[in-house]
Amino acid sequence: MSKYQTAQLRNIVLVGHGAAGKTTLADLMLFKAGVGTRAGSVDDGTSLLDIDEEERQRHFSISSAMIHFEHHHARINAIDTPGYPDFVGQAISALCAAETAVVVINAAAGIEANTRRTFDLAGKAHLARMIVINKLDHDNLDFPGLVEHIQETFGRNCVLMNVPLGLGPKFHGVVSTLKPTADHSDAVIDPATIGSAVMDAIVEADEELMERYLNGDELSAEAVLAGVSKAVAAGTLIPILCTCAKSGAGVPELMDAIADFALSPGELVRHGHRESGEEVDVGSSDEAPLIAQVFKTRIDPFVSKMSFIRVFSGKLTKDSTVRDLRTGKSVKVHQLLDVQGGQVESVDEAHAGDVVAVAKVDDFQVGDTLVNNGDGVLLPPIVFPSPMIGLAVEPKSRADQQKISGALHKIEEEDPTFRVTRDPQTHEMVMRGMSELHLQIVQNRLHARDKVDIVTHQPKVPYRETIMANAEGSYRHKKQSGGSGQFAEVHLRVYPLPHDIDPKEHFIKERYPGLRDYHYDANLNFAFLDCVSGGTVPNQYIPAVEKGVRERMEQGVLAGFPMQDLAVALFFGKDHPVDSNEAAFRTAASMCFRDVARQARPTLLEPMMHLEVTVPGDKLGDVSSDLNTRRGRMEGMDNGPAGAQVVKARAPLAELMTYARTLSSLSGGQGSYLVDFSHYEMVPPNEQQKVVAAAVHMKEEE
Ligand SMILES: Nc1nc2c(ncn2[C@@H]2O[C@H](COP(=O)(O)OP(=O)(O)OP(=O)(O)O)[C@@H](O)[C@H]2O)c(=O)[nH]1
Ligand SMILES: [Mg+2]
Repeated sequence: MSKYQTAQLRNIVLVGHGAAGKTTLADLMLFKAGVGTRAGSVDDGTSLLDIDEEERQRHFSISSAMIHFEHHHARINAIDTPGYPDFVGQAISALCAAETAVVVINAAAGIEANTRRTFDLAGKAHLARMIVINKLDHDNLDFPGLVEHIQETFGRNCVLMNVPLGLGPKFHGVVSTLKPTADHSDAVIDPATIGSAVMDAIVEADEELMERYLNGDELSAEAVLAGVSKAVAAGTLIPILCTCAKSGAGVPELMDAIADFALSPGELVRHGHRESGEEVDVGSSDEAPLIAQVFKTRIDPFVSKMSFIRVFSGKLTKDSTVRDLRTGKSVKVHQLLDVQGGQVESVDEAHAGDVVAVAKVDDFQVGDTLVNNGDGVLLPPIVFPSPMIGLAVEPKSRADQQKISGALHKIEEEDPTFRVTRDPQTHEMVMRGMSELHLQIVQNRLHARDKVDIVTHQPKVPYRETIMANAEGSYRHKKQSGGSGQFAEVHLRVYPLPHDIDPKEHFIKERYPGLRDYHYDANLNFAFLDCVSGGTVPNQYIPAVEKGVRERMEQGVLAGFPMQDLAVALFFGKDHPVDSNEAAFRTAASMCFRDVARQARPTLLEPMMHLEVTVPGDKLGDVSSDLNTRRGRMEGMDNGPAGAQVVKARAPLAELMTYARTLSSLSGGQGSYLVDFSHYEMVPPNEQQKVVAAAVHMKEEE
């Protein structure tokens, strides 16, 4: 791949809803670019991208897949992502490696839940976007209606770059709206009526071009082409292209559009932080120090662990040493791989802008930034949705017992939306994923790949605890046993902490008397405040106090759930010149926190979920009333594809543990839903009593 200059690279990511035809398009583009002797097919299990056994059997994508091909002057690196919302994590990480998102829409289904979501995700990541309307060979399409809906939903800057010739079974090609060919008598929309909309979008990104255009000057084809690229980069133009991935109609034009209009790496400026703190733009020069990010892990049956890496700046070369900014460790990169679906080829180097895989580096994790200099630039982390659907896992047999944990962690490495935890109270091993389907696939993979079988059951809801009031108190820990004793006294104040605070503005002396210093932990929304007056707690013991508080927070003070959303101020204490030590302060802090938090109106929090339920229109009533019985709150309603209704609601996770099954029976198997963690919220008092009683009962039994 070293023969490609950065400016020739086009990193694209194919996103959209399930079954839109992304993988089929990718297979066909590969074939048309001269890779293979026939196009791979999702349907007969020969796709070069859907290569896992599970993908082949189910005929849809589960993991993202990388391919590359040449077209005209460009080298195109394409990442195909799964469209089912259960696997959205794959799309999120792939977006970090690309400059252009190609959002594929199924013409027959219209804009679907994950079309909208991935379009927005790409926008938030500042990627350029293109839209492909695929499956134009389907019967009974309302093409103008679909285009109107796209523009209503995604904006008027979405403009047709070409128009279908014939529609449905007669769809056989496309005609450009910028340069219509003479013969386009069967065009579905007259291309000439759209050309001006394309020009408007183009000149909006270029003042000089705008002036010439308004003056009525003749613009050269090159100037217009350059204008399109610029407008795509600026986002004033989101080109729409028309295809049928089955027959190939419109696909050559799509490939042209990708080569011509998708951004090259230098056209999207990303930002990072130097280790010393300064915010910087990340360039795309080979000569600059290395800045690269791991965006995907795949455990390949042959290569074993593969880490997919996007090189943003500098060059990554074989046998070089890089520093992983998460661990601080220097790691030797022995082998670089150019990836083509399931095939790999060794290469010597990867330029700025390129995507490669590295084989067999155990230390790399998704999201890690790799550098090769001091004061390296740290890229922002990749943020994944929290998996909330959990199942407690047990091995089926003694033989499975030994392998289970290793096998689950392997999957955890590959899939950032899958997590395995051991519940410290119940000792249950709990796996969490995005949906029941997601967890089912994990289970199948364990069986097929690692020969591990498990049995599962409903796990506990991950409740949390917090406090509702301020309180203060003290605790003296004193022990005299033989030789040296133990002595520490701490005085703590606790405060409920609101969400979305700016720590710099929030933690001030006016609010927290005597404040000297603070540690803020954004994950727990917890702050430890050092308000010690007159050196009554020696500085060397203050970290031990924080440790003691945190340990107790993990155990909770009400029903044994971890605590969050609070601040703890240490404001006074006493020590003893001989008997005081870190352990004594830790114990005193833990006990003191327990006592004080219990006086601060402790309360239970439960995870609330965003729900987006798509159901046939006539089932809407049943689904809404069922949601009401689940303490759900309706938040909106939308028209979905093909007469379906989309209900937006919020409901507690505790009520959604078996929702997939309920929805399926309520909707005759035609409903589907997206569920996403929203926030933690107070559990209503009557529910709270039940949960606390159950937790106390559990404890007694133990
Ligand atoms: N008739 C027709 N069928 C198509 C077209 N494109 C894809 N298909 C079929 O639609 C089905 C889904 O195609 P995929 O390529 O797997 O869709 P995908 O977007 O990759 O789906 P996910 O992997 O689930 O996100 C397959 O059966 C394809 O053969 C098309 O343009 N016309
Ligand atoms: Mg696919």
